[in-house]
Amino acid sequence: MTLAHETVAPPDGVVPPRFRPPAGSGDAAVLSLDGEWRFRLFPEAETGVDPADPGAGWDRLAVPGHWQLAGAPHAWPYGTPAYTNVVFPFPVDAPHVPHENPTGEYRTTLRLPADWPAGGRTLLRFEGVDSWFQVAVDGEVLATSHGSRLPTEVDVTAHLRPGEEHLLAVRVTQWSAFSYVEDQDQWWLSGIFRSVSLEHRPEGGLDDVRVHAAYDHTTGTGTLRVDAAAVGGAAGAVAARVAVPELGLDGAAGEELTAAVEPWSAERPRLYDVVVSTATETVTLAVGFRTVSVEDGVFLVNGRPVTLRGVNRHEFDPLRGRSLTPERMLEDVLLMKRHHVNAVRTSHYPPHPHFLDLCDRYGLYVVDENDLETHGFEVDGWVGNPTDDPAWTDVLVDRVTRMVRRDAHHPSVVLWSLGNEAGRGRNVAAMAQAVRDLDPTRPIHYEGDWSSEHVDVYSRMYAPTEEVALIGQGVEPPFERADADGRRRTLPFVLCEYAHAMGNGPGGLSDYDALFDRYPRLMGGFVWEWIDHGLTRTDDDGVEYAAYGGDFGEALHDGTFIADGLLLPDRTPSPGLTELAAVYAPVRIDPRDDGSLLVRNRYAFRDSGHAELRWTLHRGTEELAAGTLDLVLEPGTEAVVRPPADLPLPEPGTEPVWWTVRAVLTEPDALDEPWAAPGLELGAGQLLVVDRAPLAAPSGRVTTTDDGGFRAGPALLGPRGELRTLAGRAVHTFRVDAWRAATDNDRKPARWQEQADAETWYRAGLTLLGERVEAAEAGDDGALRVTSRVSGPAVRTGFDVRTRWQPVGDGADAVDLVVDARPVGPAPRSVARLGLLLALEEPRAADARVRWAGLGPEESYADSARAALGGAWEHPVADWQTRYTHPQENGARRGVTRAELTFADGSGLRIEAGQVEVAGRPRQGFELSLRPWSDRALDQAGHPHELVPDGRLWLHLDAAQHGVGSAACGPGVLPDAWLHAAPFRLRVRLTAV
Ligand code: IPT
Repeated sequence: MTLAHETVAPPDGVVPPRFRPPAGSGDAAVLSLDGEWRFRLFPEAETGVDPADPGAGWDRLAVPGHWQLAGAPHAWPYGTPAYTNVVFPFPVDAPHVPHENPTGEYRTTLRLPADWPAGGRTLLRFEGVDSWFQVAVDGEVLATSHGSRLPTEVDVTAHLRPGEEHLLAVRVTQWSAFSYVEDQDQWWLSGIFRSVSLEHRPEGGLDDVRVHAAYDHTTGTGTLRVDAAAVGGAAGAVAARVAVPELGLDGAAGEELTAAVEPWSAERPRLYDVVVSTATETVTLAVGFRTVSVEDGVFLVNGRPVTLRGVNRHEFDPLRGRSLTPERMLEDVLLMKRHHVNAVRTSHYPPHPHFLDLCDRYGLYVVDENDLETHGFEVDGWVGNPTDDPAWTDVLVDRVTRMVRRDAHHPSVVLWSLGNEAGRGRNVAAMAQAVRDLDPTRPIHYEGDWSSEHVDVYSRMYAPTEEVALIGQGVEPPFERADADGRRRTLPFVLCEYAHAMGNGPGGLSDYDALFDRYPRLMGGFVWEWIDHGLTRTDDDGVEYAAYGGDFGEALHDGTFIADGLLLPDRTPSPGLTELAAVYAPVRIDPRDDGSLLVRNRYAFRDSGHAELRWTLHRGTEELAAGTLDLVLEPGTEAVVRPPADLPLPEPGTEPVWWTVRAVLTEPDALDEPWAAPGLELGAGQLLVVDRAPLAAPSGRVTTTDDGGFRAGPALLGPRGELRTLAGRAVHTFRVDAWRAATDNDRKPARWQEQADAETWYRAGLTLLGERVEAAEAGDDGALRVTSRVSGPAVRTGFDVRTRWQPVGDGADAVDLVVDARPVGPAPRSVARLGLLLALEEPRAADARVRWAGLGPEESYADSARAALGGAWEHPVADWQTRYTHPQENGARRGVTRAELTFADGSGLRIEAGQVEVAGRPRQGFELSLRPWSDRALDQAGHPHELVPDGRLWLHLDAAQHGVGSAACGPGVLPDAWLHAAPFRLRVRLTAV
């Protein structure tokens, strides 16, 4: 039996696709149908409910919305969300889906208002319904449709009589044949999740408007042609007027109009109101003049090479799933702009159309992606993949057509993408041809077929930097087919996904960005991904947390892989986004080895006049001098700057002195940027100009205690040299450490590695390190020397450690601690850290405050350190933590030269850095981490709210830590951030205050 929702065919009974003007831009009547509808959920698609059944007494459900989230965050009355990445959560048996198929019956009343215009037609419009649906009015089935993130319109003119009530019945199935082509990496969520409306189409009105607005950068001329057409019953050209009052242009639809214009770009999103009118309808569109082209293998906007510094954006809200309010869309756009993102790939489907209106207005280059992903077929070698099946050609061409028709008037859209992870096959060619026929002005993107035969840009995901460098130079390894290889080498290259931002990371962003700057063939890339899809739910005690795969009891799921964004689910920027902003900075300021700073204007079109270069000379937070640099750079140019010659440099003191330069958006210019506030940083960099004074050599003597132990300033040690109390606090743990709570990246092997780092550390015993003290001896020089072996069970791997304690002066409350550690036994491929772990008994550890001088203010790691600048900051320990959706190593502050802890009782401990060395190479300061719980607890927690303070303050003083990389879905830690087991030395001065 062929079931309607398993029939592979384009939608039936629908109006041909057409453009979608921004809400409020036209004068045709519109009636929103959003609100409470009647609803019932059934276990199968054959609900047995007559579409004429008005649903009296049924539940109420908000439209738009997903039925699984109707009671979020507390209740789940209509089933629960489920997450799989690649795999289908049902047997691969296309086009069939299980009979267990949650199906929603929706009912609402249609009544045209009294002033609804007479004549013309009335269309019932759905912006998005997941996944298959059937529409009936007064019991008569009029249409069936699918394409969850695409619009559907049904002509209901003949079915509605003014002033009368009609019954609209919509049946929506969760699963359908089309689930096989909507296998995106996200929650499975169903229902009418975007708005529904009635739209009046006046006779002789503007059903479809096609805007062609090009810019000739050689002449500064904009060329506008607007085609107006009717669709459906009366298809054909419509005689319309086109006016651009601001340009004094007035002409007919179909006519080419030219004028000198300011072009549209993401940097300056200049829009002109274009008024299109017929006798019966007027639409005012915000039109941008711009031309996208590929010349000599380089991607150009308005004749200039543009680097896409992008992100992949899924539509996500922690309570509403993919049903986004306009406020949320705006929040995303503003956050992107404020973090110097200039491009967005709408992974992996056309977004709500309002999002594109915002991209036009605020300035973001968009890769608009078709609603197509068939990734689950890859599991079985792509057997049966719809992308290569002629039975699916019409369906896939219909989808891409609906996208292009809906969105082609947006200047922000610079590339069309045919879909994501849908393999290869004949339908790629069919879709590409359809897109070219509809819109020859934009290049076509599709990553899934590496031959790049049918596309205009060569696209890859997660290619490592070595390979990207080869591609940049055009010397990449050849593609298997010589013909395709030859053509592919002529194309610009884009990373449609890179730098997987899962958990703590991504590491290595700067390495990619440097390549984008270096090679014109590289047109940039899109970080995976914008936001963690953690859905808010409450636990048994009513505590809210962000749920990921498995948290709804799914039998099959992909766990934390859904939490891989630059924003936490509640849109708090993670340190990864701060790092991204520093790497993507349009005015890059980087130190050079000769004690100068290189300032680069990385805008393609703007000079840097809106960015005032403000410098300060500061020690920690203390400003010693300040000024501005008189420098305006033309687009794409650079200059070297140095501290003024007459700068009053102070003598070395307890903290280093920095010369910091920030490119800051000035007040008047901020008025031109609706997304920015004055003071927004467009780039920053600094130089260390006066190092801190070295610590004086200690001169005190260790004394012995009654029990045969030792006193060394604020430290009390036992007879074997074990640290018992420090600054009056009992010591729970004190030893060398080489492990960390695994990050998501640590848990996965990078493709070229044999083993995940976390596995390496486990096998090397680093997760269970302990210490055996060998000897403690007070020497003639007044110092106590302790020798010990630190190692884990089952292995010979470990460290031989020599520790030296010496009071700074006699009777002083300060002690110098020097730790020299040398790896012994078989060396693991990597270690997580090389340093000291100290746990102090402190019941109110989370309330302790810490002021530190070093790189900050946020966490940084060896390969994600561009955002961290030298200075001084203060936090309670509670705020020192980054609440990654899946708990893991976080919070390390690097380059720390001085830290002052103040406990809740007012007492404190000061830690100052002395000599720090790894493998004989000196480092500036140590890396500091502080937590009110142990690394083990952090490693084992599933969600942040499961972490509870354990009555201790856990400190790490590290000589170095391993980078974070991007191995969860890409390259691992690069060699320059890789930490090997190596001899290290750490000297610190501890003072009770
Ligand atoms: C890639 C997908 O395109 C994307 O949707 C997401 O799943 C990402 O991986 C991982 O988070 S595909 C992968 C096989 C590289």
